[in-house]
This record gives sequence, structure tokens and C-alpha cells, in this order.
Amino acid sequence: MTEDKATGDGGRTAKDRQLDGYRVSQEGTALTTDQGVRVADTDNSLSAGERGPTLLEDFHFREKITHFDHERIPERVVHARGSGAHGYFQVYEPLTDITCADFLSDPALKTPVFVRFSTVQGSRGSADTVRDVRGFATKFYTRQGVYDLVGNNMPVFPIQDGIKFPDFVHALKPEPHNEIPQAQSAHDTLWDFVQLQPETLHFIMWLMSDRAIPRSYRTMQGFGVHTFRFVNARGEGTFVKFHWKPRLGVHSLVWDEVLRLQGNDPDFNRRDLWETIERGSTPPEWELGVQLVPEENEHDFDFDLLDPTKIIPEEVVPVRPIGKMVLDRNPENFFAETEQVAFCTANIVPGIDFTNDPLLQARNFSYLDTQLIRLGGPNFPQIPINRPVAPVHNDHRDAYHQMTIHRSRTNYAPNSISGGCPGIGSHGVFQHYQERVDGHKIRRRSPSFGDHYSQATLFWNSMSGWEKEHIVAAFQFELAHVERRYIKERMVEHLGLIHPDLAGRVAAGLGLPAPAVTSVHDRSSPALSQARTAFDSIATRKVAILVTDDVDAALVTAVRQGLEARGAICEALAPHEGAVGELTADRMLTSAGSVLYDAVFAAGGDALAGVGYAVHFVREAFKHGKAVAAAGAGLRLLEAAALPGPLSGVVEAPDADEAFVGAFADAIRAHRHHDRDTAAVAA
Ligand code: HDD
Repeated sequence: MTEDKATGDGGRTAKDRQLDGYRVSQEGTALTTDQGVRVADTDNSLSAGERGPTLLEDFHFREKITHFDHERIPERVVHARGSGAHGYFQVYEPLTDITCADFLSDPALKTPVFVRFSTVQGSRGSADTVRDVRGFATKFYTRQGVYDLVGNNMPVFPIQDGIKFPDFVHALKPEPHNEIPQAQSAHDTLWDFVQLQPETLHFIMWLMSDRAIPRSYRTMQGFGVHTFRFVNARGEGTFVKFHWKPRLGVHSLVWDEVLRLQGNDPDFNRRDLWETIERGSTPPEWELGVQLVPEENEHDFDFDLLDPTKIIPEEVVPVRPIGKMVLDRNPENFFAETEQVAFCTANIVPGIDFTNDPLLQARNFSYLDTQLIRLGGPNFPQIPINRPVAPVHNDHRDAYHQMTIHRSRTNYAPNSISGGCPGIGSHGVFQHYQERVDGHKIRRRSPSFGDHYSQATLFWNSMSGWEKEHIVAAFQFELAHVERRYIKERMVEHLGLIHPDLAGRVAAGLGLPAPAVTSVHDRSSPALSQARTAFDSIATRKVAILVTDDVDAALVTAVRQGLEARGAICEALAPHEGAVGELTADRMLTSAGSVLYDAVFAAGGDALAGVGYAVHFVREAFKHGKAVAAAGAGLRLLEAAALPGPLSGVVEAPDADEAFVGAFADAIRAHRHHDRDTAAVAA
């Protein structure tokens, strides 16, 4: 059982080796039917004469078309659009005092994982960069069976009880009469639901924040959302909340950039994940942290630990880092892996257990149920990507797509004919946490779930100035798309109960009166602000270098080398493909919008200032708060762009010396320069 140790076999995991058995290469093969019969012609169907009707006996034609006709499976009812990757998880130190989970017990163990990131509202073909929650689902292939941590990039959910999930999703999705809008929350039905269901409000604050428009899947947090339980070998429980923290910090796009990206590259987040893993130098990495609450402290908070619309502020219960996850291999086939992967919150292993969070309880039913229709029957755990690396033995039999040839003469328990096998083990078995449960059968929300405003206020209070600015703008944008005025008015009233400042500013944009001022608390949780995230690296940031044929190649090389040494990715963009002076263009300028990059360097030559698209490129990057630099002849492009100033993040110098490169890297490291958010620059 040591095959998953961190060393040996070229870093390949037990899951890799298992998947090998299913991988098929077409290289050097001849075309056959599904029955293995070699095919002579796949371009012309069998017909009665050259101009005659197609013959029914053309089994190759019929098989080919039939298979094609059945290629689609239902997309996920939510989280339909996603991207997956393989990797591993490694715990820092044994956690055996709090959990008997094997994969959390040995720092030398690399547990294989498959992660699927997703958007929630849109169809499979929708754009990546929309205002939405992102799914962050991790399948751990542990030696004790599959553990799924099916989380989101926001720590709270819009509803408290799973019975409201169909209502929320129906309200969120495109409206039923005309299926508009696609992958957008800015429409009447969503906001109608929100104004009537104030438990959504804390989540809505997150949704209106920049968390809903991540720069990359690699720069967003993940949360298990619910309070779960760790259980140790003595059967003692500890409440736990899971946090994934990205190594590169939590970074977002800006709204105008989001809108333009949807046209420039609808696959922006998917491509970013894929290309980063292919490049290999800085694989996506997260630290797993836990907030632990002893059972006896369950009622120490002014909210209910079982309420999934609440966080435990990190300042109250610190996040303890327990391990890291690295994603280092792309799937080989999107459908086989990313589309067919089936997560289920009920997939847990010894040492981890549920709580009575009513949302979690509903999820434990929903996920298995949805896979039955989506993947066509109860044998979906046998699909390669879903197979545990732990051995599977039970008396489940038959059903659609059974892949296993069970040799046993018995399929029931107890039996004597097969020696009682598979028998009940004594070691490593899953033991449910023995929680005492006592109560009347009722349909009623616990009064401890009743406060829907305090944590929404906490979130607002914790934001920096520019984050508040973005939240106000997001509310204005969304509510401006709502047709019914009374819905806007009700929303402004709710916002007044969150914070009068927020309500007043949103109301002003909508031409509505500010609601009467109510008193709200002034507590904050600084850890919630993205202004406090990691800004220590420019690794994987993409920099556009604008050049024309008369460019000074030495200048470009100096900057490029300086940035690449710090981990950035540079691309030279020129008005045409091919050779540009002594350089080679990586891309044609007009085929690449500034929104595809995190920073821009105007390198010149002299002709650059006359290229209209380059002027637009720089102005647009500036408008989106990105680092802008110019040296040598490139300075003239900045003059032509007439950027307002002085504002941060613009670096200019006659030569590209080390000080210039350092200053440019510092400007890139800041990610976005938000003092420009309101700068008057048209792009
Ligand atoms: Fe869910 C998919 C995350 C509440 C029902 N959910 C799904 C996925 C993620 C989440 C990341 C995509 C998994 C993948 O990549 O295949 N869902 C959450 C989180 C929730 C949550 C973090 C609250 C804390 N979900 C939730 C509720 C219900 C569902 C309350 C139903 C009662 N979710 C589903 C589903 C999906 C799903 C219908 C659709 C596709 C799938 O399961 O496999 O069963």
C-alpha cells in the first residue's frame, strides 16, 4: 500500500496507473467498425448504383450515424460548463488526533485528485467570464475509497434548505418563456426571488463582488461551505469548515473586461487552466485549510453552524493550513473525464462525516440521483474517471452498462456458498458519527437561522474602497436590467438593512430614493477583502509586448528576459505575423485584445504610435487597471494614447534597464490599479 508515496514512478499516482488500462491510442491503427471489422471506405455510403438510394444493409453507415445521433448526454442541470484537471493532494502533518481519514494521516502520501471547476448558470457552451459562482469540486481517490469535496468559490449559499434549490435555480436560469438571458443573473426572475427570500442576501453580496468574476480558476478560493465533521479513531467529533487558498492569491477581472472577454475568448478561464498545466512551470496550487470547532462549542456563535448562509469569520476561528493540492496534468479526453466525472457530497471516507445542515442533507440525495439520469444508470461509478483506486466488492449487480464480470455464484448476504464473501471487515470500516438525534417531525426553519442581514453587513464593512465601488456598480448593472420597478425598490430597501451607504449609492444610480437610514453594526472581518490577498509574484501573468518592424530588438529582449525570469509569460504582438525586425511576432496584434493580458509593454519602434489598434490596446488596458509600461520608441505610443495622470501602474523610461523592469514587475504584481476605475478614459 505504499504506491502513492511521494517518490517513485515518475510522480504518477495510483489513479494514473488505473486509467492506463482504459487509455487507447489510434496511432498506427486501421479503421474498424465497433465489432472490429476493418472498413474499406468511410466516405461513401453503400447505394444501389452511383446515383441510387442508400441501402439499409450498409452496417458501417448505420453504426456510424447511430453512434453520432446518440453522442450527447444531458448536461448538468447546474454547473454544466466546466474544466477539469488531475493532480494530487498531500497533507503537511498527520491529523490523527482529529480525524482517522487515511489521506490526512501521512505527509509522505500523495493522494490522486481530479478537480472540476465550473460556472453555475450557463449551458455547456456558455462563456467562462460571466458574473457567477464558480464550482470547485475535488475528487480524492483515497486508499479508503473516494472522497468528494464539492465546493464553490464562495463560502456561503443563497438558500438554507435544499428544498428551495429548484426554486432558486429556476429563478436564476434563463427565463422559461424565451430562454433569455444566457448565463446572466441580471434579469427579473432572479431578483424577484431574491427580494422575496432575504436569506439569499449574504450570498448576493458575494455574487455582486469581484469574487464572481475570477481572473483565473487558479486565483480563486474554494470552500466546502457546510460545516462538516472530522471524526477520530475514538469516535470523537470536531466541526470543520474547509478552505482552499490559491498560492498566487485571489485575483479578479474588472467588469468591463469581463464583458469584452466574452467576445474575445469565451474559453478564457478554461484556456488559462489548460495552458498553465501544459506549460508546467507554475502548476496551479492551493493550500487546504480548516476551521475547527470542538463539539462543545457548537452554540458559541451568534449564528447557527448548520446554516450554510453564514461564515465563521477567520478572526474568530483561524484557518489552520493542513495540506496542499497541485494540479499538474490535463485530461486526455474532455468527455471521458471532465464531462463524465460524477461528484456526490455523500461520497465520504472514514474520519469525515456530515452534519444536520439541511442543505447538505438535501445534496446527499440530489447528486446520486442526478447522475442516474445524466450518466444513464447506477453503474456510473465504474466509468474510469469515477472508479475508486480502493478495491470494490459488493453484491450490486447488472443494470445498464455493467462493466464487471462478477464470477461469484452468490450476489446476496449473508451467504455460505461463497464463504460469506464479501464479508464485513473489521479494520478501516466507515463508522457513522454517533450523534444523538431527538425531535418532533416538523416542517419549520430553526429560529437560529433567522438573521439574514448581519453577515451581509459584515461583508460590506470588510471591503476596501474599490471593492465597495465594484459592488455598487454590480448592483446597479444588475438591477438596471430588471424591468419591474417594484423589484428594484424592494431590493434597495433590503440593501438599506445591510448598509445605508450601499443602499444610497445603488439607489442613486437607479434614480430611486435612498431608504430611511437604519442602524447597522460596524464589525468587519478583514480576511474577506481581496485587497489583503497575496501580491508577491508575477508568475503566470500574461504580458503583451507591442512591436512594429522598426523595433529595437535588444530593448524587447531585456524586458522579456527580466519578466520571464520572474515567471511572467510574454507575447510579442505586431501588426502582422512572422518576422518583425530581428524578432518574430508571437501573435498578430489585431487578433488579440488587451483583455487577454494582465499588462502591456509598448516597445516600439517609431511606427507603433501610428497604429490605431495599438493606441486602443493601451487605452483599454489602462482603463482596466492593468500595468502599462513604455520604453524607447514605445514612449510615443503612450503619448498618442493620451492617458490621464498621474495614476499608479504606468512605468516609463528611455531605456529598459533593470530598474525599469523591476518597476514594471512591481506594477504587474499589484494586479490591477484601482485608482483608475473612475478615470475618464474611453477605450
Ligand atoms: Fe450542487 C452540481 C456545488 C448545493 C444539486 N454542485 C454541483 C457542482 C458543484 C456544486 C461544484 C458541480 C460538480 C461537477 O463539477 O460535476 N452545490 C454546490 C455547493 C452547494 C450546492 C457548494 C451548497 C453548499 N447542489 C446544491 C443543492 C442541490 C444541489 C442544495 C440540490 C438539492 N449540484 C446539484 C446537482 C448537481 C450539482 C443537481 C448538478 C450536476 C451534478 O450535481 O452532478 O445534483
